[in-house]
Amino acid sequence: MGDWVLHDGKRILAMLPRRSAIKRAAAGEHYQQQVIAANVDTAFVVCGLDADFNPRRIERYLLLVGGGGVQPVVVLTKADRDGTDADAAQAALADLRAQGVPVLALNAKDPQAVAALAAWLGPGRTAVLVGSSGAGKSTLTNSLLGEQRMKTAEVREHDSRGRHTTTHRALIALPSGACLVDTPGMRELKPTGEEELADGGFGDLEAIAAQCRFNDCAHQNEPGCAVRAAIEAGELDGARVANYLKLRDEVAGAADRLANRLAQKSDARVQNKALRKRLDEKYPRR
Ligand SMILES: Nc1nc2c(ncn2[C@@H]2O[C@H](COP(=O)(O)OP(=O)(O)OP(=O)(O)O)[C@@H](O)[C@H]2O)c(=O)[nH]1
Ligand SMILES: [Mg+2]
Ligand SMILES: [Zn+2]
Repeated sequence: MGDWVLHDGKRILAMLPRRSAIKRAAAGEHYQQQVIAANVDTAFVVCGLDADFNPRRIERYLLLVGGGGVQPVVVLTKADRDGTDADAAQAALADLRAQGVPVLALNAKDPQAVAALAAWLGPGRTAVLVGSSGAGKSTLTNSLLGEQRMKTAEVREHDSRGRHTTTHRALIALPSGACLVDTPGMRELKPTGEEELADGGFGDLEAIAAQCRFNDCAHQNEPGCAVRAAIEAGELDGARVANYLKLRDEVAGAADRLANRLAQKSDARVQNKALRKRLDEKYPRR
């Protein structure tokens, strides 16, 4: 959703190049990409401050969002609920904030609180809401719209999981003149292999890793490891570094699968060409 096409009133003539695209690898045996939203300016990464809150999952979202050339804004919902701790959550996301990623905690049901998102929703701007089921994406949409257009539903009591209430992406024109895309909650979020970790929220870590003594440092027990030193000095969060290494492996694995897939495709093209040539020789066209 979000592609621009050239249309002559009857037919689609061409799809215009994408300015940005948030993608993920589709589940399944064969390598395939799935576009979550194209040509968006901002992605609101929505996460509840209830049991949904998970910094590692937010980092994963930021990799796909930032890796797709889209500006991320983290929106922590349910700040009004008893037992939620917005300050602790802000502290847990300090590394991201230090890199200039805005993190807002609010009550998604309160239109006045939600007005804090106006900075990213000016006329002509496009934003997409992403996050787990039950995080409050449709609740935010309704508060921004000023009417209950999207269906919302209570999350499960014991684990704050949503019920996959939104089943299709919805493109909504906001009174502010912005476009907003509400999406169904995502279960799986696998990189496509095209992401740059430096643009995906790990720029600080990549810069530190560049100082390691060995080029191929795995940041485990190597001497002269700048990443381990930064963890020990309290400058980096060890859990975030572990997630970085995991995501880096996933990106590398996906990049391999993508390269294989492209090689197979070009093989097939070469074989097709050769076959056509042989057929042309055998059955010359007149
Ligand atoms: N108190 C409070 N409740 C919220 C807030 N945000 C969402 N909720 C509630 O959380 C539940 C889930 O919200 P939804 O907006 O349906 O969540 P969603 O992200 O759209 O979920 P899916 O459509 O399933 O992906 C609803 O009962 C909302 O009323 C908030 O900031 N404060
Ligand atoms: Mg929804
Ligand atoms: Zn290292």
